[in-house]
Amino acid sequence: MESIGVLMMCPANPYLEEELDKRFKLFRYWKLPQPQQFIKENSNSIKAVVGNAFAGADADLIESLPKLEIVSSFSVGLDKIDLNKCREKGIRVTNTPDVLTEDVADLAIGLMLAVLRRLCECDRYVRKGLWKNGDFKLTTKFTGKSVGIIGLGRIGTAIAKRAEAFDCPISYYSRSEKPDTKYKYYPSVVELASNCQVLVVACPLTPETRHIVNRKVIDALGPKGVLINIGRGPHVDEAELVSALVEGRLGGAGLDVFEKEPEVPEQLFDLENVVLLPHVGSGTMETRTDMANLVLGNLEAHFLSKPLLTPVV
Ligand code: 8YV
Repeated sequence: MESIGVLMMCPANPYLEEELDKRFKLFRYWKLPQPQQFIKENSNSIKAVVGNAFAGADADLIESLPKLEIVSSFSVGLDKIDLNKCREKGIRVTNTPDVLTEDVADLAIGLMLAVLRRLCECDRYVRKGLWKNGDFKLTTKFTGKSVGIIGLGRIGTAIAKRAEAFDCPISYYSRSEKPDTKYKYYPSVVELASNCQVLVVACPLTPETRHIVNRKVIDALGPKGVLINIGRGPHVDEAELVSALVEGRLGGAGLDVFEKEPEVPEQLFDLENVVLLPHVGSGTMETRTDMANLVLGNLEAHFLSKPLLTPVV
């Protein structure tokens, strides 16, 4: 397989990069001095693209690679891949579901605890030597809070299961009611937000779910409500979120993702009721290795004409 050209879009994981380099003819897109020129000259040797949550394969890239057979994403989210174009051209697509579910769900619970119990603020309090001046202020209890989940897929369900252990009543919104769940269904996100104290975004990003958390939803969640986003930044109207937090119309937020990563609105930096993470939902050694092995396994399966491990298209 050493002669098969694989174009990796960004430096997602050192182990993945090393293994791709060993097994294929690897081109690192981010290191190309003149990417357009390179693609023109090498378009016939690239048969695979490896992307992730930050860079995938858009229509232009797909059009410029006539020998492209497969796009394998080092992510469960597929929003950086033009799936319709891939379908149209018969290009296979794979992602990395399941292996990251637990980490992302763990992080969602971590964010809930961090926001309500002010864990990051507590840590700063101790480091700044403020404890000597007096005890930290009282915070808000997490156990028993009602949790509303947008998207009851693999990750949403894993979050629900964890929140249940904290005696949280669970409700959810999804395009249609799930027949096999005991959780309460709301047919609109506004209704869900009006009926929960912690709202979690856990659905895939599609044109329909862009800004699914808008001003109305934020207002429905209200000054005591907390928003947790472990999905994608564009799920939330960030300008509305920032003004709601600055004006005290929303109780707090735990955010792992942002609209224009790695840019984070600076108005959030001074708010103690907000916890900001640099998109680390799946970021453990164990999970990233599993994700890398899935990318490698899918590519090898494809080029050996075997069934793909996690096919999307
Ligand atoms: C990664 C992700 O952070 O799976 C997803 O959709 O957002 C992530 O797991 C990313 O792809 C890391 O390179």
